Amino acid sequence: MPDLVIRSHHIATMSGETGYGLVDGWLAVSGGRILAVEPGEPPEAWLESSSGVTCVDARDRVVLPGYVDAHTHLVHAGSREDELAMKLEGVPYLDILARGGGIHGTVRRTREATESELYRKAEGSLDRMLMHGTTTAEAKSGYGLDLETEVKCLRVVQALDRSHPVDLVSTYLGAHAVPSGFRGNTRGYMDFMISTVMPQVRAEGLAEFIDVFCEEGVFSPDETRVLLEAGRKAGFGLKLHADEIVPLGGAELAAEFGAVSADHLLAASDAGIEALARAGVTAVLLPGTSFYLMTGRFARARRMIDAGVRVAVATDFNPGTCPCESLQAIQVFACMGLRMTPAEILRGMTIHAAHAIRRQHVIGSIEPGKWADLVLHDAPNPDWLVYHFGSNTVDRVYKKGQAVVSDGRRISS
Ligand code: IZC
Ligand code: ZN
Repeated sequence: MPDLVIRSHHIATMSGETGYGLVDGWLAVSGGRILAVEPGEPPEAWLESSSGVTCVDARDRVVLPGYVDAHTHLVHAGSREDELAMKLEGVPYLDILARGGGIHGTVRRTREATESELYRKAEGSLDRMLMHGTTTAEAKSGYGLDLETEVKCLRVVQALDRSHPVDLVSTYLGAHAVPSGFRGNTRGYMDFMISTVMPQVRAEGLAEFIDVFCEEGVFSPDETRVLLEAGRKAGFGLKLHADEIVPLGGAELAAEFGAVSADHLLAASDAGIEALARAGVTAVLLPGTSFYLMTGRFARARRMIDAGVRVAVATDFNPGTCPCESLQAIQVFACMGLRMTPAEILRGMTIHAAHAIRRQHVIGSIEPGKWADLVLHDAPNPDWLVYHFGSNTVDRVYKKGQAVVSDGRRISS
């Protein structure tokens, strides 16, 4: 006997290789997991009030798997609206960084913040994610760069994963920038990460992945190679900020190392795209960031999809290039900027995103055995979710079968 049955004309299961895997019927949940998804009417006995089954009539709702945000810089202090004027004058992102702004400014503030201040700020962001339909997110460190602050931020991720309905998957991104204390001594900073930080992060179980910002003026492909090698040896899964601004062969590198994902990829070469397809690396595209960088450039999603690359779409939530927690807000940029179809986008934010964080067996689609992470959207059909923009469509969110958002508001369960 299930605990919960939801009826809907539009259950976008995301099963199968393409499209929504639409079911006009019902789904049943037991013990937090999907028990069945079937067309037609649920068994009559379950609809009786005496059956003990909670029946939800969502026939005027679209049911989607909870969104999976596969790329976020969740934990940080402060914000960077003070850089907007510079951006509007046309100062490029990498110039702001080279002047000691950008990431470096956020690092200064994050080092000064206490663990509980960081926790409270990130918790607010997680609440916004959840209210916009995200039930699992990846979270990177990378605004501490020193041992103490990186560990502090990763502990915040760990604590929030335990206390907040949104599940978190954590990534050590010490290789986000070379900190001021190591300026001109990138190798010294790399040695520090490899011999001091990675072992401690591993020993405390604070991160599943490592990531490297492989970019001109940040970490070169040769340096990235050394870091990926060390991360792999230490037992981490691999992710890469690849070919975001300057084409450096980041996609090729991600493929060579069998990374779980290669992210950004605006400047990825044809050979890099082919290599991602061959190696089965998930491309995580971040069109909100492309929009916010104001360069008019977007990743070549169509070429990637045609080449057979699995494409996920994420927010890149961070205080510099995408101060936005809502995957719904990103959909319009994925459609108009990346030219992805609504079905490609919604798969990119569910099942493909689950692949990008190695959770494809437990979340990302509505299939028997997976967690019942479900979102009821106030929309006439799934395409409409991408087509209409600027307002929140989430009516109700279930995390592992428990209602955690109702009437668009967070409730405690
Ligand atoms: O804080 O600027 N691209 N890292 C790489 C970022 C953007 C985050 C930031
Ligand atoms: Zn990023």
